[in-house]
Amino acid sequence: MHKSFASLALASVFGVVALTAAAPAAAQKYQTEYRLSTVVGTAFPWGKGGELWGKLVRERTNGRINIKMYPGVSLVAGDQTREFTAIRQGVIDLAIGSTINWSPQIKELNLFSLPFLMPDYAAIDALTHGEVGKQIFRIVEKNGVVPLAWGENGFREVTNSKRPIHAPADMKGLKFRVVGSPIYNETFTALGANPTQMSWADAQPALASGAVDGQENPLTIFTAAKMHTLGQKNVTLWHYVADPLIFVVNKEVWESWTPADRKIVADAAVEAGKEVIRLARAGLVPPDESMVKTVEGLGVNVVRVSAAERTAFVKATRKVYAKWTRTIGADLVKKAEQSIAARK
Ligand code: X2X
Repeated sequence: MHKSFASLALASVFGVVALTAAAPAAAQKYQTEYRLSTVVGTAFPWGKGGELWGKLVRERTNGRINIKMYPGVSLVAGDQTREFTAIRQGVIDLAIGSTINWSPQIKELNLFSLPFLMPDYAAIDALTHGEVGKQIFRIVEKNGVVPLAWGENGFREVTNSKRPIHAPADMKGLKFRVVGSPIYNETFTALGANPTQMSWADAQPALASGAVDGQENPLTIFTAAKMHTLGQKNVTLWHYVADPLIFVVNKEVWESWTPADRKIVADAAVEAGKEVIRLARAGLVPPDESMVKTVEGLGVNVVRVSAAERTAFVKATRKVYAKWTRTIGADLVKKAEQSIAARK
């Protein structure tokens, strides 16, 4: 009798434990702070977007969701290629990440790094705002992270300290810092250059010391990082790739919020994303090319590639495009090409 009472008591204790463990996520306490990761800070459109997202969410939730931005991917010690894994694991609660930096974990994100896939801004929009964008979001979600909105880093233009680049031959022997997906090593090698993969944190000192001759990044990154003071006196506007940004939240964090708060976070992400895209394109979309004029005003030689010059770059990188099409998935690449062909 006594014994069975004890086991009953024990069972009920376990029952309580089990119930606690299975408590619905909605009953979870909100954190006092949510950590938002970005690569660059508020001097850049990307960081301004992070600041805006946090501000809108804080205001509209009356401080229930208090977002603090950690630029410089400081939550992963500056290693932007580890950012996605850290979001999935909960080391990072929210992020605005470049498709390039998450490509090591999600191979389909290399789509945006296929050389010369997207000829203009309408082509970027045709992907991110169309079927391809939806499919990419489903893939991100399958990888355990909640995607909410698109932003933009921008068309990545090649710069260097040695000479104007009009053709692959001009890149021969030049050392370039490239970002963290192997497709960049292969693209620059195909163009005859010497690429070295390194983080954004390491790129700036490497440019300053002359350890590398050049790099590739959007003009908004070029100006905000003052790359003309890092020896970068030549810029070639070749529009070879563009990296969109994706606003995401860690899955458990997302599920810990009420539906009403989730909607606030999602809507604010869309709003902040639109602002990032506006800032990323300001002065770069014809007829307003004032940003290009600003760069020229810094004493930088800006090369605008002609159609014939572009063809030479395309030809030189075709093998890389074909190889990575197989990695990304031929169906997805085909869908992207068709979306771009049908763009307005
Ligand atoms: O590292 C870069 O070049 C940057 C800042 O553009 C990215 O994070 C992809």
